[in-house]
Amino acid sequence: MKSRAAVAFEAGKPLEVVEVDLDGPRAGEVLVEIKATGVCHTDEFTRSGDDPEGAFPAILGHEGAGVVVEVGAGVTSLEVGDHVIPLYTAECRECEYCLHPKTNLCQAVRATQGRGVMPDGSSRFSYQGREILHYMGCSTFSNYTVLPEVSLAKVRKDAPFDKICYIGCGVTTGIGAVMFTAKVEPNATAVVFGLGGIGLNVIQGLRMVGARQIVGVDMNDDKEAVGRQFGMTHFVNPKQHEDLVGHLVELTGGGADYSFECIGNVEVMRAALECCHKGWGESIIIGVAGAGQEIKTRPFQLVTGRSWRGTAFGGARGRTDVPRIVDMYMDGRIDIDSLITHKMPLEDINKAFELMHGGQSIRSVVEF
Ligand code: NAD
Ligand code: AHE
Ligand code: ZN
Repeated sequence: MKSRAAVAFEAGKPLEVVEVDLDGPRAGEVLVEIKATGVCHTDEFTRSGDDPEGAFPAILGHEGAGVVVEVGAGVTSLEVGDHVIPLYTAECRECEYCLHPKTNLCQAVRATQGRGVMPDGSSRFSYQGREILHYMGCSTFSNYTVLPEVSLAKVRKDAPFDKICYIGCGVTTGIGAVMFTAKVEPNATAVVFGLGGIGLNVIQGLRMVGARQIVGVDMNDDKEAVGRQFGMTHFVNPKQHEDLVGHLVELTGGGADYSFECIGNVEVMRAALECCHKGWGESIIIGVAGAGQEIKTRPFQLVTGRSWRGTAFGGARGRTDVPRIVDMYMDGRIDIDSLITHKMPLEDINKAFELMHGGQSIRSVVEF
């Protein structure tokens, strides 16, 4: 079949909207019509060429929602017409990782997913006879895409696609980092670095669990208002503080119980660790950094009881947790609508990247 898709033919170039060829689902696979997709900073990370795993040509996008159109042989958990959210972190419920209580990093399809192909080693996408790679197992910048059954969360049918697509990455990553990874307690203090599509969801997660102080740090003063709307109690622009860490330690009365890095900047990751409280402060890395970049700090920071941790997809087990997060949205317990600042048709998808770079958007959503 044919599908309209925004293809990243080369790193660093704008996406090109073309009609690609898509093969139907094979055994254990599902064909999905994508109705809406968010544009996450990780899509830009890969498009730009910074991602060491980035391979081209590929169809990017990993924050979608849609409807099952066809199921391959042996698929038992989904049927035609089901509403689904694609998962870049699968949940097979059988592998060593799924059976381990401390991780959400199912490895069932991870190796082939990282190479841009389906579990049998081949791609379903092509253009003018040339293979086009899948991306993060999702490729939601295509109107139709094929995924493994274990990479789809079935969700309720009354939830709007143009909002719940954001649960496919940003919402779950931010809220999950608080609830599943850090397991933040009521009355905790926290510092959130980067008030973008992820950081603002960390903030609403912190408010939900009852954090008493939520400090937001961003270079863009325009983010203060939306941060406060989501529960931020204090705003800090790092440009105004020569000793940022010292200022944050003072503001939090000796250091934060938790900090979250939601930017992907290794210098900020260090500050995020070092603004944590001696003895117990935990810093959670969410941002992803380009090839060759490394984090550093003095070992003393860890010896004296701070800890550094990371989280992918907020520690969420997608098929189990994503439908619950959709329920939270439908019950009015989380706000997604205010964070979707721009919508556009697929033809205008490059505008989403421009708005992201200009600091003008929180989330742009493409509707098919
Ligand atoms: P975004 O572009 O929407 O937000 C980034 C924010 O950081 C912006 O508000 C920007 O003004 C601010 N910022 C940039 N540099 C700064 C600095 N030096 N100091 C303070 N503020 C600064 O990005 P996003 O979509 O929220 O993604 C954030 C990061 O999280 C990216 O690295 C993305 O790839 C990553 N991410 C990781 C996961 C995961 O599972 N670990 C999931 C989604 C996104
Ligand atoms: N490919 C990059 C790493 C990118 C990365 O860490 N991705 C996150 C999701 S970001 C979503 O917006 C993730 O889930 N990582 C775990 C995994 O298995 O991919 C690199 O540096 O090579
Ligand atoms: Zn993402």
